[in-house]
This record gives sequence, structure tokens and C-alpha cells, in this order.
Amino acid sequence: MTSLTAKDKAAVKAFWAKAATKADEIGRDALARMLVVYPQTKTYFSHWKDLSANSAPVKKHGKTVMGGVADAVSKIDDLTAGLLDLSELHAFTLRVDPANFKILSHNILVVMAINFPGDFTPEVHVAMDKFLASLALALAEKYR
Ligand code: HNI
Repeated sequence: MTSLTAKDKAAVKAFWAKAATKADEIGRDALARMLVVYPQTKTYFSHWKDLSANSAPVKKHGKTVMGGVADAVSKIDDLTAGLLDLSELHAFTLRVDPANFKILSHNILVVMAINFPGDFTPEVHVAMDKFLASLALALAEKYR
């Protein structure tokens, strides 16, 4: 996986400045979408009664996840170090299969494209895809 260039990082930060204004909705919709499109992910949230976009836990966790994404944007120059604690949590406490990080990242991309069709140019798409792939890799770090 090629590392992020300065151009990628600039594109991510510029797009995130816009996307952040809708971070909570993006997180909610990406999570709800993941649970429908990749139903195997429901096993991690079996304690939630309602898994739809308008359920309180989905809204709350969607906001939490995007808080993690915002944190990663601020640590874009060293995601592995920056996300070490979060990786540890997902690996050892939550035991989330790391394959799911790519899955959630894909759903975040789709929801961003839906919400910002004009801004989500092919250049922004490749930068965000690489950033979210780097984020997924950093979260999978403690699994090795
Ligand atoms: Ni994830 C908790 C961020 C992917 C299942 N997750 C968190 C928290 C953050 C977070 C932040 C709260 C940590 C804390 O309590 O201190 N998760 C992220 C990010 C990604 C991600 C940035 C990838 C983009 N998490 C996933 C995936 C799954 C997942 C793919 C499962 C399919 N995460 C969880 C679960 C929790 C969680 C489960 C605990 C939720 C709870 O109710 O305590």
C-alpha cells in the first residue's frame, strides 16, 4: 500500500474541513450501511436492539467512530503511533476482525460521496481512499 504523499494529505485535510461539518451524519449512515451491506459485522453490536440509522446507539457510535477519523486526520503524519491505543482496544478488548476496518472505511467513502458529490472528485476519492486504507492498516497494527 503506497504511503500518503504531501498532495494526498493536503487533499484529505481540505476535504475533511468540509466533511467534518457532517461528521455525525456520515458516521451514523456509514455504520448503518455497513450493518446492512455486511451483515456479519452485526455480531459486534448484538447488544443493540435497533441497528438502523435512526437508532440511538448507531447514532452515538457513528459519532464516536468519526471522532476517531478526525483524530486520525490530526495524526495523518504518523497514524500507526497515533492510533496505537485504538488498535489495542479493537484487537484485544473488542476482538474486532481487522478485515472489518476496510469494510467500514468503504462505507465511509460511499457516504462521503453521497453527501459531497461536487467535492468528491476522483483526486479527493483517491486521497481519501488511501487515507482510510492507512487508517485501517494502523488499526490492524496491534494484531501482528
Ligand atoms: Ni470501533 C469502539 C473508532 C472500526 C467496533 N471504535 C470504538 C471507539 C472508537 C472507534 C473511537 C471508542 C473507543 C473508546 O471507547 O475509547 N472503530 C473506530 C474507527 C474505525 C473503527 C476510527 C475505522 C474506521 N470498530 C470498527 C469496526 C468495528 C468496530 C470495523 C466492527 C465491525 N468499535 C467497535 C466496537 C466498539 C468500538 C464494538 C465498542 C462500542 C461500545 O459500545 O463500547
